[in-house]
Amino acid sequence: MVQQALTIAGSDSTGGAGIQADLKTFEEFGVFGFSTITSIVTMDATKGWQHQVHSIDGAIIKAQFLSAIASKNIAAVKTGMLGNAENAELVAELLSYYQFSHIVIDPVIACKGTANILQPDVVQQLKYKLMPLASITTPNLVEAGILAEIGDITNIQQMKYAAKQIASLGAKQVVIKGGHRLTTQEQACDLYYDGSDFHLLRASKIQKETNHGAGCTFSAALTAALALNFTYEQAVKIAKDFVHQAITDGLSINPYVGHVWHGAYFATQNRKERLQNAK
Ligand code: PXL
Repeated sequence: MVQQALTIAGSDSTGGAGIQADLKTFEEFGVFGFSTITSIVTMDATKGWQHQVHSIDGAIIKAQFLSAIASKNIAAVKTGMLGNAENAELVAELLSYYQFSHIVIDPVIACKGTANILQPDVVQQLKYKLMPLASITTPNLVEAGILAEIGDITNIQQMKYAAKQIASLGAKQVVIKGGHRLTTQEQACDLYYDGSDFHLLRASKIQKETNHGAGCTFSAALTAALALNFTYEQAVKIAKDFVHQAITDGLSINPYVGHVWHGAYFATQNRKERLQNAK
């Protein structure tokens, strides 16, 4: 039986982040993906790629969720952009009522270090309704600073403090995606807190800007690996390698933003060659 995973997130019509990143990533792992769309993000090419978030009606979110979970066999769930506070509260209610073994909360508050998708009204729901449900949560540096109420995070010590603060909100495990933003480090540094110990995950910095969708792709890869029964520590490591390759082989899809390539880790190149040879 193919393992199954559900993403509850926003739609990124450019295909790099959000639901699109999640489903593409699940498929790469051979995991069957279900989705519940909470919001639709559009980008305006005539206005400097300005983002707009269009939230979906709560009743439609619930109906999608119930359609998805009818399989009764979902091994892992992840949440991404929730759209607004009301929808975030609804998602928390649904997740606590219909229990799941692995819940990955990607606390999407800010988008890629810019303020162009800031969802401050979602923060309270994330802290007090979703974190207590999280098997693991995957904030980036900006989100970790907001959730832990410590503002800018610039070093590993602050990352550790933030991870503990976020765990005190109820998340069982925390991985803070420091990535390229941790400028004091030579390397891209993520911090994994398993509830008792810290693990630093280092990787060489990638000199490329093709990182649109990196955050969503990381948490989707983590979710897929959990659905496949890897341990949390293994799943975090796999997710980091997956996203590292996705950025390294990233694509300049449009003139505005560089996308990660979700197919990179599993060497889609070989798949293409094989298909060519089969002709
Ligand atoms: O990367 C944050 C993010 C999450 N979800 C959706 C997005 C974005 C950024 O553009 O569009 C749907």
